[in-house]
Amino acid sequence: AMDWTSYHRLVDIHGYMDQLAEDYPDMVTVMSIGSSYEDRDMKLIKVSTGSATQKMWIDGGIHAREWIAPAVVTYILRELVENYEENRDVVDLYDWYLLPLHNPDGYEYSHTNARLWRKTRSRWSGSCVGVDPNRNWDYHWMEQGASSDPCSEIYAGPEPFSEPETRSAADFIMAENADESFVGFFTVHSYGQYWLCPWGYDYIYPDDYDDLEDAGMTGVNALEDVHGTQFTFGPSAIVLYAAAGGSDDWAKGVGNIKYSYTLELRDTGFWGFELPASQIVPTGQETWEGIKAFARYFQ
Ligand code: 0X9
Ligand code: ZN
Repeated sequence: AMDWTSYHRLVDIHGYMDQLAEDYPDMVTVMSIGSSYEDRDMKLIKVSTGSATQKMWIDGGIHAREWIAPAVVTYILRELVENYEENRDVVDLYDWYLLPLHNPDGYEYSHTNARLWRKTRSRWSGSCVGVDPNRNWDYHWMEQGASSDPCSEIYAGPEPFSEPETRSAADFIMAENADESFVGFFTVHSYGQYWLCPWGYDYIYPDDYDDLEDAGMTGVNALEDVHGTQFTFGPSAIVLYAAAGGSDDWAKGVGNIKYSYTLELRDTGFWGFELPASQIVPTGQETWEGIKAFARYFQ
């Protein structure tokens, strides 16, 4: 069984997803949307009570070392499924698509070999391993804040969507959003306590920024109300740094999902990527309240 008192390996996270599909067959579907470079499943879970016409996307773990992200996505999964009665109003509003481990190879490597591994585990050059999967999406690829050096932590890859992990997710989203049914796209990262919106590729505001800010700040305020954790809202490049090739920019610019956000969870640098497991539950609680408030905003 799953718990939120420690960080878990891929086999346990995928096992939990399969368990939910078995225990809640009317509500939960698990599928593989592709394979990673090292041939691990890209396991996605869909939560649907059958009444929704709109969709929400939440992924975690695109950066291997950001362990709080998959932990919080599975926490949200529990709230949606095992705590359905309490969250019923908001669960029923959408079909929820969760990809807790976007970068399964990197995640495992960060457990077995190098705790601070960030990238995928693909080999495109002689000496260095991995591509930054959040520089690899095909929208303004390589324009700013990304590197063509395979040894860089922000290596964008030999070409856009060189990584099977990013390509599979993009193909899936493209197909599922053909009818423009996705309302929200959340990609969960750490750390810094930011609720970010596009654009990340340049120091500019999207033309519908007011809408993204209004909905996003509803989430930020609800999040802060839980434990007092302070978040900064704004466009990625302007409040953080310019970095092209991110999934959030692609989701909005190509995938046609208006409300696209990157969440940078706890903390602000004291523990950084090595956030103690004792903070999984409070981080999960506040993040879930933020996303719920965002989800209810459209009612
Ligand atoms: O640099 C990133 O990919 C993200 N920060 S992290 O510390 N988790 O690596 C921020 C991404 C923000 N979005 C874009 N720049 N598109
Ligand atoms: Zn990240």
